[in-house]
Amino acid sequence: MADVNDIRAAFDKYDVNGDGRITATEYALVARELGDLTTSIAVAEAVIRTMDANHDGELTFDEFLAARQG
Ligand SMILES: [Ca+2]
Ligand SMILES: [Ca+2]
Repeated sequence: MADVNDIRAAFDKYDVNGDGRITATEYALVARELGDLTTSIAVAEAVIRTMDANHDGELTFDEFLAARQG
């Protein structure tokens, strides 16, 4: 069970430009840096869509936190 600080750290890692939102571009970039070379932009968009509560195509920390906590 990840705590909020762990989830915050993960969020900050994916939020490359630090604007408080994770875009599909950022998600794909970080996933590839972490070694998952199968993560295309299309895959990243699909992953984000599963967590994107307000359907604006980007993840805020609240959305990311809610998804991680189930
Ligand atoms: Ca960002
Ligand atoms: Ca959103």
